[in-house]
Amino acid sequence: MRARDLPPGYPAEWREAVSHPFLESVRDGSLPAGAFESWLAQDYRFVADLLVFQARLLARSPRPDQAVLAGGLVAVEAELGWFEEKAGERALGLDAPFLPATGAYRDFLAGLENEPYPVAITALWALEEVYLESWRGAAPGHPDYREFVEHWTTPEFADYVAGLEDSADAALRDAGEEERERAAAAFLKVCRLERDFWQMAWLGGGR
Ligand code: HMH
Repeated sequence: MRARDLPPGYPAEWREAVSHPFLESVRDGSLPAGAFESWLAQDYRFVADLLVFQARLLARSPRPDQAVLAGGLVAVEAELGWFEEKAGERALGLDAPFLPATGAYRDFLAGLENEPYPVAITALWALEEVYLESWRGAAPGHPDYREFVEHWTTPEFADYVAGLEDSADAALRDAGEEERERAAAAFLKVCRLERDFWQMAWLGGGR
């Protein structure tokens, strides 16, 4: 099993993770302001949890994966600062309470700490691949949101996701059948969590 075989293996779940009216509205500008702000505040919460997850994953990663994971950790910390800046520009507080989809994602990330490495690295690759694909679908994006589209569609981000894919592939190659099954299940769970996250943001706009 290779990481890149997972999306075509679960086409319906993948499609729902990477396409949503939220993203279409980012593209054409029809998004209600409240939806974007709800997404921003919740994603800031998510990224803070992701940083903790990645730090712990780095600590147990095999030597060949340390460069990509250490780079990702630094990038995620910088991303928190970037969110703070963007929220400041929009006069938006970042202390919003966790909404259910964000809390469910937090629980999932915490649970991955008890999963074998191949499962956790596959999940990390999957959630970043979802973001790459989702924001590519929203490109170039309405001017109000364009910098967010650009943030997750840069060649550097694509390279990072490709590096994670290589790490996931190496781990899956050495994994046993049960670990591979758990990795596929984690991929599916990421798809559902991502779908629910877009939906949460969309409803946050009052729709
Ligand atoms: C919900 N999934 C979600 N937010 C993100 N920022 C990413 C993935 C990618 O880092």
